[in-house]
Amino acid sequence: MHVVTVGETMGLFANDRPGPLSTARAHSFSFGGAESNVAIALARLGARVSWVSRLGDDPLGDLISRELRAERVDVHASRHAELPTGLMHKHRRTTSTATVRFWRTGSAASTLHPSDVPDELLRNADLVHLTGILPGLSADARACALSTAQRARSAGIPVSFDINHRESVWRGRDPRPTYSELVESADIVFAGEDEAALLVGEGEPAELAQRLRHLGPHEVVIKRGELGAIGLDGSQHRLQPSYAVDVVDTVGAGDAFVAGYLSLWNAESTMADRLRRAAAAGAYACTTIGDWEGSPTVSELARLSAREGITR
Ligand code: KDG
Repeated sequence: MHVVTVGETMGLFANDRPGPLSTARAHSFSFGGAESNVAIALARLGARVSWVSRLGDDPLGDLISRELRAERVDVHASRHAELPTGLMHKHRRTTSTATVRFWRTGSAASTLHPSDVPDELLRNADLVHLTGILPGLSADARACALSTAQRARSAGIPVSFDINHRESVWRGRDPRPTYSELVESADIVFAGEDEAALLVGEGEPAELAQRLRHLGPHEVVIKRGELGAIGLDGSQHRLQPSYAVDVVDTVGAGDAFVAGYLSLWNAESTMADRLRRAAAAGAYACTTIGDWEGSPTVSELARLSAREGITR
């Protein structure tokens, strides 16, 4: 299976030991971005993945490009001569709480344009995955997300859309018309409860899934973190509990969940199979610090048992 995804990836500083930032001397440096997190997780699960973006012509752009290639992701990222690669900082105040801040206004990726995603790349895809972050970055990036979804749809390529609402990128603009358009052109939609409610009003998770499905997608998955997930396929609801693991970092777990689900998209799988793998991949991601570092391989997934958590 060949998946094409498009989005921004940034450098990521995080304090090594939880505590007040004023006393956090040591920081680790990595990178992250919802779409490249999904790309890495899918590649580890055996899919071919093409990641489209723009990076600064800077050492951080080199690092991201090299590391993604090392994870067997095909990198289609032009390098911007003047604009930098964005940055984010994850402040781990306690072992279970983190605040993420961004320095991404005017980043190279915020200039992503429809022409960055060539028709030929789309034609060779089995699935296109987008999130609600890309269209919030700029008018061009919004056009890029909508045009990619529409062109994929016209070519008969299924579209996956994870709402992934980030208040900080929309800065007062209303994301709902854009999200609605993307939900309408998607075959599979992922949303947290709050994200679904933003579009279809408050309700129980099963109702939210039903209302999102009425907007067009064939499958809807409501991600509920440690409460598991609810999938809706046709008129069938399916509940998926989460796996019990020692959680150290939940950021990026939703991306691993999406990748686990999509990795079985083309296979002879049922929604129950896809949800089970999604929950297992999300659980693994929570056990490691970093947005994508904990994403599992297929053989690691086999070591996760519903009752015992991850067995060593
Ligand atoms: O899903 C993890 C993301 O929140 C993180 O990597 C940041 O993708 C991100 C973004 O663009 O805000």
